[in-house]
Amino acid sequence: MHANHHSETALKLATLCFVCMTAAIDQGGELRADQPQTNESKSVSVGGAIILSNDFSDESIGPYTDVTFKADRDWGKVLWANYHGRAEIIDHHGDHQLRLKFPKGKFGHQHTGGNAAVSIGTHDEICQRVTIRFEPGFSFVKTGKIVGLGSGAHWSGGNVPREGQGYTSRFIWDREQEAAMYLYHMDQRSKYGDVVKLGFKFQTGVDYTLTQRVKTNTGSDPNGILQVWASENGEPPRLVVDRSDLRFGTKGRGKTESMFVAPFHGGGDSSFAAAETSYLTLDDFIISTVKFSDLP
Ligand SMILES: [Ca+2]
Ligand SMILES: [Ca+2]
Repeated sequence: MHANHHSETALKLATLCFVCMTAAIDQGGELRADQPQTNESKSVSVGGAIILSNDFSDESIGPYTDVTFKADRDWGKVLWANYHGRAEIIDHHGDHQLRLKFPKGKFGHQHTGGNAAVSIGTHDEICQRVTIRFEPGFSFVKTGKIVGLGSGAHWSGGNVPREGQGYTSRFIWDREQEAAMYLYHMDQRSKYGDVVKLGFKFQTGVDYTLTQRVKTNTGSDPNGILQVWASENGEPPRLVVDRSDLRFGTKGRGKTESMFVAPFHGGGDSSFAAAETSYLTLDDFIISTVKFSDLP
């Protein structure tokens, strides 16, 4: 008991230090005065509440190996990164962006896109943003995952948190190129997660800025919040999902702890495989403990 108390305190202190450190890196790092690339921009204001920010401005053009991913301090604490050579930094009109490859005929994150997770501390409320672009010729086929949040990394692949152990909420593309959220939570209807549509279809060549806000429910009450905003090519964000009836967890569980950067085609069989070699570009990852200032 005594030892447990001490390690718990140490963990809390470590978490606090991690938050302070990354906030300091963000304030001094990404918007440096000596950074000449004006395309690397952030317009949101969230004060010191940013706990993660990565626009790849300090990364070299070329392969972004799993070693590079783990060494990129802008992620904070990387839990794992497995892209197997399918990630690279590209220069898009002076903006450094992360591009992932989805080889023809492949499915699953072992063989398309990749799988990375970042530990972000433990939060009752969190706001996540990323900008994505499906490159021209992208083969959508059926469905695929993009990025998301969760409590731990267990709740996916038919592993249902039926006892209220936690959740995952991921952006996906669904059938017919529908933009959607993919939710694992204790009240999910399907063994393989609930799909919540965003109300539009993804087009290739468009920059989509996607934001989700997750606020954990209280106790075992169905009052957890999931809000999603979307914007295209820098237009003002539109609220496209507004739920306040979710249970992300019970008994103090269901807090947000992880960010997933794990885009892949699938599904679990070859009917999900990319029909042509495809590319998805990701940029401007931001996670904040408060709602971004530009959200309606
Ligand atoms: Ca960038
Ligand atoms: Ca970096």
